[in-house]
Amino acid sequence: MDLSALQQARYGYKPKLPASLSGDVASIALKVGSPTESVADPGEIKEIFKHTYGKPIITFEKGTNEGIRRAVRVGVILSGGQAPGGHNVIAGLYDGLKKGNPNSALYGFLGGPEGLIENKSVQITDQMIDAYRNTGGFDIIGSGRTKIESPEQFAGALETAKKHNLNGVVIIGGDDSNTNAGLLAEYFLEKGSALQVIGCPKTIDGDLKNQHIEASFGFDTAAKTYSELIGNIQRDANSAKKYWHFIKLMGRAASHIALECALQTQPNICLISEEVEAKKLSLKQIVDRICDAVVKRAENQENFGVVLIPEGLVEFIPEMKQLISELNDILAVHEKAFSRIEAFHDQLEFIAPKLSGPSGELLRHLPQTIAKELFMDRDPHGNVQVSLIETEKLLITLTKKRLEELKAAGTYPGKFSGLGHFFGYEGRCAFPSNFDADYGYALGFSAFALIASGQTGYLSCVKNLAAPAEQWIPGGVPLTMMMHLEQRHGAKKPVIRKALVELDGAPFKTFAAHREAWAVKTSFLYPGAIQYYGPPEVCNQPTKTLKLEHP
Ligand code: FBP
Repeated sequence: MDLSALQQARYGYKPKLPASLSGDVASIALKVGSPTESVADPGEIKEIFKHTYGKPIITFEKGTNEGIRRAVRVGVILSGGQAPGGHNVIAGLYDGLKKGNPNSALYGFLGGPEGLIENKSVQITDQMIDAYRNTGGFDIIGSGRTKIESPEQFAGALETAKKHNLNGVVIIGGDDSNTNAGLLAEYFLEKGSALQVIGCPKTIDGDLKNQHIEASFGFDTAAKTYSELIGNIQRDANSAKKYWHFIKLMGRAASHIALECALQTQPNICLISEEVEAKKLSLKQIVDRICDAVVKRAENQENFGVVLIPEGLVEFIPEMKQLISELNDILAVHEKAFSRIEAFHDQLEFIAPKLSGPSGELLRHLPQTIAKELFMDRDPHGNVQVSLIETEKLLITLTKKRLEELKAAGTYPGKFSGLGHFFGYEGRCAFPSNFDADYGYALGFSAFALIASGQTGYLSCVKNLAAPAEQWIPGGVPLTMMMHLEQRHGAKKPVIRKALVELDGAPFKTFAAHREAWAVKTSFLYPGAIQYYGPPEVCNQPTKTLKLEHP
């Protein structure tokens, strides 16, 4: 079958590289900074990462580096949720390796970290990589969420790497996967192996960022894809003038996607989980806030609107957070007995008495579909799968109920009809925007330069992203530098600190300065589809978040 014209054209797109990575590979020199400290708990982190703690920041600049031409054998893993630009990370890594030395080889481990543990791999060839350049998805080698944590899994990873005679492994993943990358780098050195490990910052959620990592790849395309859809819905709402659309957006914990989409589309309401938590807003207060806008707009005869809801919201509402945490414990202890109960009513009667008074009460008052969703299987990290909880429907139901009360009291003059949507999987495999195509490629190329220069325990990094790609600054940030200790499964574990929305940061402040006006007056923006060809101001714009954070 013929490829679409766009796919054909995208194969021909040449990702832009930062100037310091362009030209002869032997001109990619390392500028090495001073030793670093972890963001918190330095004593404990140093103790855990005896061999890799305190490494300096590395920046690539023009110079000489003949050693980079050595032939290396590298394995690559895609880990966690899909994010546009992943194929380009692999393409950048592959092209760098082959440019450095045609005898270098790249192996893709299949289905995520499990592929490394169980030695399932494929050698990446020119033909294979060419079929995936500038495309979305992770289908080139697949992804997975297996966490490398048991001694057997670590040993399995080392054994596989030895079998392939690898020099290094590149792990493309989010905060948890890159924590794993740091642990693997340490483990290999501990075992006397010279095997190097480099991470690459991936996640549409945008929560793997810090002073050195300005963005994770995938966020740009996903947020733009959702913004296009939100804009289309807003235009529909403004045309039909009869529906309130409640749109849930991906973002497991952080609300960066919802916030970016709000900046791009100016909806009536956008809830920000981090604010809900900081202000300890209850479910009732959130519903009142929505109803307030619905009532004010009804007074202007505008019985329509758009509400954006971050996926992780339920875990930030204090009483829901408490309920979920109690449910996690109860379901972990009574997993077997619970799995034998089929009817919802019986499940409820099994669980509710085991909860604290307020949590039991809340569970009984939630719509049945939501309560059922809260009982569903946890992910491998023990988390509730928030993408499967229909928060948008919960809020529609509660808003409707409250508006009926207001109508009965004579304070709501309008009509309310709520429609729910969830935009998540739609955006994770879109054709990467030019930004993500370039950024992914640069991250992969930088990962090559780190490995070929003998480095381990680094996250490939590209800075100055709000500037044109030629001016980007590639390098590596030590993984231990981003770590701190967190309570996980009853014990303190080193993890890369997740970046939530900062309420004193420029993106949130910009949104907060306008949201009251947007709530009442129709101020919708319609950003349209991502453009791949055309003027740079149309095609190469980074997200508003990036521009506000790095003016
Ligand atoms: P990563 O953090 O692994 O990139 O995944 C993010 C995400 O897309 C979240 O937005 C969403 O909650 C989750 O993955 C969905 O996971 P799954 O693909 O396992 O359903």
